Amino acid sequence: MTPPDDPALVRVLAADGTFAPTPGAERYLPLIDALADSELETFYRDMVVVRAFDRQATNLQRQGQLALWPPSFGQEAAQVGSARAARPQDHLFPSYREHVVCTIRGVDPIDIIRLMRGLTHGGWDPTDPKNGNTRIYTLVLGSQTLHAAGFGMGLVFDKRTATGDPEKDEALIVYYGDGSSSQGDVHEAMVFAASYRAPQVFFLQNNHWAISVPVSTQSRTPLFQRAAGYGMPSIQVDGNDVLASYAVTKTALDEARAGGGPRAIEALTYRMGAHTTSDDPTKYRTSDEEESWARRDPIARMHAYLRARGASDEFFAGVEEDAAAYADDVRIRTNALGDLDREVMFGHVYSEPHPLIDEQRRWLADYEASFEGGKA
Ligand SMILES: Cc1ncc(C[n+]2csc(CCOP(=O)(O)OP(=O)(O)O)c2C)c(N)n1
Repeated sequence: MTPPDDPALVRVLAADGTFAPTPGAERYLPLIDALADSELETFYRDMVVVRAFDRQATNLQRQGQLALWPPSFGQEAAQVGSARAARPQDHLFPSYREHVVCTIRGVDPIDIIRLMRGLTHGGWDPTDPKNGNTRIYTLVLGSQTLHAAGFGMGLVFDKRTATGDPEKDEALIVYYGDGSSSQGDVHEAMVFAASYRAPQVFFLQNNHWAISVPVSTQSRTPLFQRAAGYGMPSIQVDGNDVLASYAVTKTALDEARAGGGPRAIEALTYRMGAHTTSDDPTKYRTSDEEESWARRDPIARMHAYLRARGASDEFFAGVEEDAAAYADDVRIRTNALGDLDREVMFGHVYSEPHPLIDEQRRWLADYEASFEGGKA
């Protein structure tokens, strides 16, 4: 049994796309009213494009081009809404599934592909301005929440936040999942962030599964309620509603940057695909459950809302074309990536030469030389 939704759950769009704010959404409506049509269309476009990218990357993995792919299928609204809520000076700490968070901030999707192909340890340089203050993926569950807490404490020490200027004050979002919420790291991060009033938004995507473990095994209480134990305000939002995800995150970030300390958001969503390309969810969950979440698809919801507001067939067709072109471009660039530069494996382990690494380098060279033509 999944813990029940909170009565104060923030939802603006019902599953069928009608504008039907819950009582908990009332305070956020001015932020949603302020959105221009072009911004609403951008939210939709972001979601459709990342779904095409995600499908393409899954196919590329199946074709042997990538070692692994963690799909974001189904979680597009939580990710787009929250990332679009961040200001340019904000910092984003993803986990490993937040592909559209990264691309919205400027990361080239081929850098995510390079990581999942095993060509690079990190993926991209978070200090390069073109990457929009996006930290690199981390596969060690929950560790990014500590990186983020330390970074947030640094913002406080360096007086880069809470100066009273929302155009300059910096804040951050850290993404993690329902499974990760059981990690000690997350709890330590909450203690430190709260004690130091770090301008940090803990953005939990509750996609209901940690590989094959259901969220009901992770917690006896709705996950957002844990924040109270750290003295942190928290809220539960319908993570398949891009408008609610946007407004809740924007408010939390602005409260945090104003000196209010950290905030926690639990976005209720669903991992519609497999955990990764190494997983088969039919082994542990029912098709009834999958179908019930398919009826809450975040893209269909926004599509219906925009359609009712008068968006044209041309607009929707244009978005589909853009998404297909984006995915094609990723495929073409992936196929041109080539092989691993072997030195990458050894070059960043120690800062100085190390006999063990030298031995491993020699071993690999001998091994490769043992094949006909000198290459495995
Ligand atoms: C510290 C640690 N323990 C275990 C794992 C293995 N592992 C990888 S993903 C995963 C489940 C994570 O679930 P959740 O945090 O809900 O995120 P999701 O993958 O559903 O987005 C586990 C147990 C890991 N990567 N790191």
